[in-house]
Amino acid sequence: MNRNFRAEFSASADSVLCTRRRTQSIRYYSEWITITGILVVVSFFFCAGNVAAQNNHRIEMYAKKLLPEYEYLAYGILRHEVTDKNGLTTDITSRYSAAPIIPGPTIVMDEGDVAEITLYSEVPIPDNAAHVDLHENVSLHVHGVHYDIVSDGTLKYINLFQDEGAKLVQSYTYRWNAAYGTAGTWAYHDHNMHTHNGAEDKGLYGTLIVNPASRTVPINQGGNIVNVPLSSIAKDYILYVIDDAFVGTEIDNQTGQQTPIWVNPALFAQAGTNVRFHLIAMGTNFHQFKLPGYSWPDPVTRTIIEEKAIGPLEKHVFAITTGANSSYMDTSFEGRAQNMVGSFNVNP
Ligand SMILES: [Cu+2]
Repeated sequence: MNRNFRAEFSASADSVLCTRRRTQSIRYYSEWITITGILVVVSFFFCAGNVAAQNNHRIEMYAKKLLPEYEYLAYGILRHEVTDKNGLTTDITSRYSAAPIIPGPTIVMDEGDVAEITLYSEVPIPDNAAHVDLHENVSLHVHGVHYDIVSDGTLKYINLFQDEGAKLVQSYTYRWNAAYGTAGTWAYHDHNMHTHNGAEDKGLYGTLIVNPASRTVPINQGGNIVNVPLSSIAKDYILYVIDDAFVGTEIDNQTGQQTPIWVNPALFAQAGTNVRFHLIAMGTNFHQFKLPGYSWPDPVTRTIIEEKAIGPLEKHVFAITTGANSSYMDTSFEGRAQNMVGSFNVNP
């Protein structure tokens, strides 16, 4: 489709240029050469830029029961290697929690990167599975980035192609393309277990962060929105906003270490550093997020805000420079009733 369109487009562009060459005089011809030359040079730099930014990620993940006595399921990382544009491979497996966690591991890519992710299932098949015709596959379905139909992570009766999950005896490999334009914070989750809805409600969900190629993050500095380098972000807090609690993971960007911080976690930061919040709502409730004493740029309206309404499946990503201690909270009636609040501790 895309290829046909490109072929048609260049064919019509060629014919326009040919007509011009026939009908216009020599001085226009030299002008045309100059413009074409500029276009070739510009597109060379554009392509070179694309190639330069690309890392290849090779990831092995698994899904298993978190604890034998509970029904929770969780994703874990077995291996994550990144090969950069110079062919240099780095093993970053040690950044992840050794145990499976909820939310699942946060996969961090750059805009322009690709990832190949092999998922293994360690979820035991219940004795009655054959009776009730449950799907015991587990999968990865991701939002925001590009992929082919084989990497959708859904069942055949949804994608009309094939079941795209891992079984106890057989892994499944997905390919994600964090193409230009896909920068953002995205959720991934199971779309196979039991029904096509998957076992997200049992804990099979996690986060993909695609950092922008610009390598900058907007921040409020004295009432002005200023872009600071991505490398200045000391910590990333991933907070899932479920119906009655925040559930999170913290990433220390100096080491890359990811730590599960669980329910309504206390957050810690050093004063005067930049930190980034990634709020992702699940469930069906509406929330009113506040961090009293702080304000930040709204990525959508590009205005400075100090609270944000977050509905089901919405996300909100923002960065601040740390100052005073505070608490993050859901100030909606339900949020208050359920005490959706956690401390934000800033060490001087
Ligand atoms: Cu989804």
